Amino acid sequence: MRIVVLTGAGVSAESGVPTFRDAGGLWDGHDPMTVATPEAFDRDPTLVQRFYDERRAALARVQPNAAHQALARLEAELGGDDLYLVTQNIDDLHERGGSRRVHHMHGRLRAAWCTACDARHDWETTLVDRPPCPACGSPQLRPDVVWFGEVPYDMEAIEEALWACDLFVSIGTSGVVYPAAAFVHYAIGNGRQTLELNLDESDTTSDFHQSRRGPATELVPAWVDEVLR
Ligand code: BV8
Repeated sequence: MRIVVLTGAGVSAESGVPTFRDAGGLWDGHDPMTVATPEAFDRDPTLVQRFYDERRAALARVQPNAAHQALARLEAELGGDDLYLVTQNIDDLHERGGSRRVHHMHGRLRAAWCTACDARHDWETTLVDRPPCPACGSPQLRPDVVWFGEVPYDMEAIEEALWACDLFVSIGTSGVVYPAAAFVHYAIGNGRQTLELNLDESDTTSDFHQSRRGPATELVPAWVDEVLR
């Protein structure tokens, strides 16, 4: 069975990573349009760099949870070719939970992108202090994340995986942000089965053949057990 799994902030919520839209979530005090856009970066690079520097530093204080670990078990048992894991999250908890093939369609916190020479580098520390690019030396590094209005990564491969899969599963996302929110429509359009695992009803719940309510650390291990039975 070939499965595409899409995850959102809800899969990392129980690790202590704030979600975007739940009460007290990430956007509180920060309107997404004031930090996660190229215009915001042009207008106030220090504010935007600090926003990502803080989130990058916070990664050291969180650990993967049972949902991340269950998805890594699914990859190991199913085999890498039959599971396509795409995440909207820019944290590295899927990797630290044991997943070896993770497609970060919105980029990664622990990566920097040089807008002078286009090189990308793994990055653990801060960017607000304008460090030199390791490749070209210029102080033009930005977070390697996809902002609103920018083109997500891996779209062609994601569409191919959605076309070829038997099952599309969405975990921990509000279904607000496109094009990720449209993946379920793409899967249904190709006659695939679709399943949502989420704490609350999402904007796309009604599009899924089946939707289960509950925390990811309970729903995901139980679902993986079902698939591997
Ligand atoms: C693009 C990276 C063109 C940065 C992010 C008008 C209408 C429709 C669309 C648009 C429009 N105007 C503009 C657009 C397009 C726009 C968009 O969708 N805007 C929205 C706001 C209307 N999209 C874009 O600009 C994208 N680019 O469209 O380019 C294109 C299109 C196709 C092909 C080529 C080109 C780029 C968007 C990327 C923005 N970057 N992140 C950063 O992280 O700072 S978005 C950010 O929010 C996340 O990455 C994530 O993708 C997104 C949504 O967040 P969620 O993950 O869903 O989290 P949220 O808090 O919302 O929900 C959490 C869910 O978890 C909840 O449902 C909750 O119930 C659940 N939950 C909570 N706890 C648990 C749980 N579930 C289980 N267990 C728990 N314990």
